[in-house]
Amino acid sequence: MAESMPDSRSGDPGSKASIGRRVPAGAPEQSLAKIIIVTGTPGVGKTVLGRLLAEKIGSTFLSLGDLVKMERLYKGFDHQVRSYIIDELALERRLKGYFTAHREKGIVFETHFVSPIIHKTRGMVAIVLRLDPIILARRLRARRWPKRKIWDNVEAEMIDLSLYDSLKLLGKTRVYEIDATGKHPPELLHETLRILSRGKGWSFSSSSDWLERYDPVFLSRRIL
Ligand code: DAT
Repeated sequence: MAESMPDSRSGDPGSKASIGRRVPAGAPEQSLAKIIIVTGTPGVGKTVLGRLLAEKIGSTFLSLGDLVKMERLYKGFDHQVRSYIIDELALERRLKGYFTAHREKGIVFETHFVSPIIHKTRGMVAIVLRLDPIILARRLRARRWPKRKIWDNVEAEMIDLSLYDSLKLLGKTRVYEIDATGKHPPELLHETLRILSRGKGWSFSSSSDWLERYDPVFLSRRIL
């Protein structure tokens, strides 16, 4: 399917100018967005979308995983689940410094982890990407993750963990939920730019409800 990309010449909501422009008194926080957190369960497509978004709006792209590995912000490596054990205090401090240093240019921060490493600041919003759990399991299987680790993440997606953490941190006016299922990256970028520009925030009625679609016992049998 051919996707139409945002066109900055036509005052498209995706243009850098329209995102940062016009900040009348009482304007929604989103028009000031300087730190855009792209969050969600590992495998939902945060890195792909985050990079596209940062490039489109001229912000700096930061990946939690890269930062932790490059700056050794971990206490060790858990071989059973094949993950670094994050040094939360060191990471929290590093992020605070990073946000201060780069916020003028704007930051798109890709992370599956919100609480407790991120603190709410002015101009911070979160995009929570969601993905059908069956497709998520397929993507995580392609990473050759152990079944147990795949299930833990599918379970986190089923119970809306990233959404819950984001709403707890920022409140519903600064959280946007996007179902990435069946959407190509350019389509997702377009949708992200549109909802950021509209600035309406999260609503229960448009939220993904995987528990309505899938029985967790059936799913766990398929995955484990
Ligand atoms: P995350 O950063 O959330 O862990 P990712 O961006 O690395 O996820 O993407 C995981 C895999 O899925 C990777 O192989 C690329 C693929 N992918 C990402 N976005 C996609 C999309 N919109 N449609 C199809 N595949 C996508």
